Amino acid sequence: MPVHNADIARIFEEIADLLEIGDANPFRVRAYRRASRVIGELQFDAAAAIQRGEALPKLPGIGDDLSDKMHEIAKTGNSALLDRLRGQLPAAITELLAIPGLGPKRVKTLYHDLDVHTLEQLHRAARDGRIRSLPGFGEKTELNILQAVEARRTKVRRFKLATAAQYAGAFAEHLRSARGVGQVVLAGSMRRMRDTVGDIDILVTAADSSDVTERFVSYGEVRQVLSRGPTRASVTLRSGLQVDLRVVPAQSYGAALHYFTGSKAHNIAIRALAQERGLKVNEYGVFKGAQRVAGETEESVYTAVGLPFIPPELREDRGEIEAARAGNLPRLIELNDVKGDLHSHTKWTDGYDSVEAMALAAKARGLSYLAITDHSRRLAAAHGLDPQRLRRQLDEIAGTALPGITLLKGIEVDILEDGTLDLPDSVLRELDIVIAAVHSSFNLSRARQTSRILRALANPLVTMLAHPSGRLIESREPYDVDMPQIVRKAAARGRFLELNAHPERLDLSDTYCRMAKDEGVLVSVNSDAHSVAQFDNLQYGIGQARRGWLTRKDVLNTRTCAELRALTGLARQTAG
Ligand code: DGT
Ligand code: CA
Ligand code: CA
Repeated sequence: MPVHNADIARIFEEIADLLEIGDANPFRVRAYRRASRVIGELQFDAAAAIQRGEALPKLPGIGDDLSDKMHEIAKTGNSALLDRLRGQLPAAITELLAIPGLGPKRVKTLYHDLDVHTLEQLHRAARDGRIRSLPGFGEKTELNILQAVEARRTKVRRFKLATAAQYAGAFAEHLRSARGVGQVVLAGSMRRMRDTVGDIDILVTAADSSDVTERFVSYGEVRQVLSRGPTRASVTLRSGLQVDLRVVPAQSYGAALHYFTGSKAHNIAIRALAQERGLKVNEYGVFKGAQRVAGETEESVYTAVGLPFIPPELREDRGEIEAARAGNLPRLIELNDVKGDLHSHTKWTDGYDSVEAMALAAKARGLSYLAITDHSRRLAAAHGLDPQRLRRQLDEIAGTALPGITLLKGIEVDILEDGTLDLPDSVLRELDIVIAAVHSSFNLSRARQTSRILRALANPLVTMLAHPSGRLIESREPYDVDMPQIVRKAAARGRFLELNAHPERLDLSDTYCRMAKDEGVLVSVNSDAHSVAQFDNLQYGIGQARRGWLTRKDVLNTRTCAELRALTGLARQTAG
């Protein structure tokens, strides 16, 4: 990868910004800024000269130390100092710097005085009018910031998978009744079960005479037709979602489905494999010269390049092609493998249905056990349980004997700011399942947030950590926490991590699921159902678990109830 003067300048500029935010010596800050400008304005290609081993002329303001850093960047494209500085500040600080009107001085003030680490926090502070009174700001600046943040948010707007799935399902149904239509399938990131989707991709097989594009652009929810042609069209819906349609002949179905499922990175890697074999892959088929050799099914596309079928959830070019080649693809978990659910709420706190109704609904889904885990007292807004109310609830659970479903006694207990729990051990000891959760103090420093959670996990009565990152998709950033350390601690102490399947959460992320698996931590895919309908959440949780390469044996609640009791009981005996 060629390094340009502009790249070196940009890195020095960012170093200066981060040093300034971190309160470094102003002379040092200025030195990097000046060097950035000097290098950006050079009339010759400094990095190329360095790579050729030439000595550089003496540059104004660039002493030995800065010169060494230039060489490092020219040779590696990176700077160890920049990496270190980035590690010392919240990850999202760089995003704040990218907001028009926010330089390092202002970011520094926002960070130190208002504890603003993320765009979300910046948005809230601007909206609540907390910025105008800061030194160097004012009402006008606050308004500018608010507009800039909002512009940015709408530009990169993505939709929650479950939300988009609703629109997509209805739209696909509408297309099925078009003339001459064969298959109607959802492709793109939605088929890969990404937690959010940028747009919806619909693939249709149809005869030339079909009126499917006609039907597509005249759908009642269409707000704007972006483009239309005989084999493709794009629209935006009233919801703001963009939908792309592609129409192909039936014999291209597999190749087109493969192409439009993506990801782009996966497709590029597959095309490279095909090239090695003298083949060409596109959305119409796999070709040897002018001859079509495959493409009717996705399997035939993979077979042509010498691979077994790769499930869509794995198609991110994160090692799935190598695994497929070596015959090491994981056998991914399926919804049917789930035997029980370890996180649910009832009318006792913020749920909508009774203990009995939830139990019957879980049973109707084919589950054989359900943990009732209402909130603890600290969550007053949810009418959290104190020890007395919890005991009454436990009596109700004990009295709800239903054939075919075992109810487990549980709690979703708040982790307080210092890492202690919201209910005493004497109470927690009476329970089968203790889910510990962060619901407050989201803005602690990374170090404090991490030690807070580690302390909770050290309590031997805690079964698992709920929604480990705390994010709410598109509305609250994850808190700043050292997740790898939490995963390792869970492994060391025999604790479990939740993959909360609520569509707003989907938390653990796919990459941390994979890390949990690699570290030997079992993941519990829980619905967090607040009503009988929300056991539906499980399908999205399973989608994300599959994206995290999880198999049946990597997931705690694929165990039978007896196996589960043994595993969780064992975890409790592990000394804190
Ligand atoms: P999204 O919509 O941002 O959530 O992500 P995708 O993966 O659905 O992306 P999208 O809608 O832009 O395109 C759908 C698929 O089409 C994508 O996953 C792979 C394929 N595709 C799109 N553009 C290209 C391209 O330039 N090259 C290749 N090889 N494939 C592409
Ligand atoms: Ca898409
Ligand atoms: Ca698209």
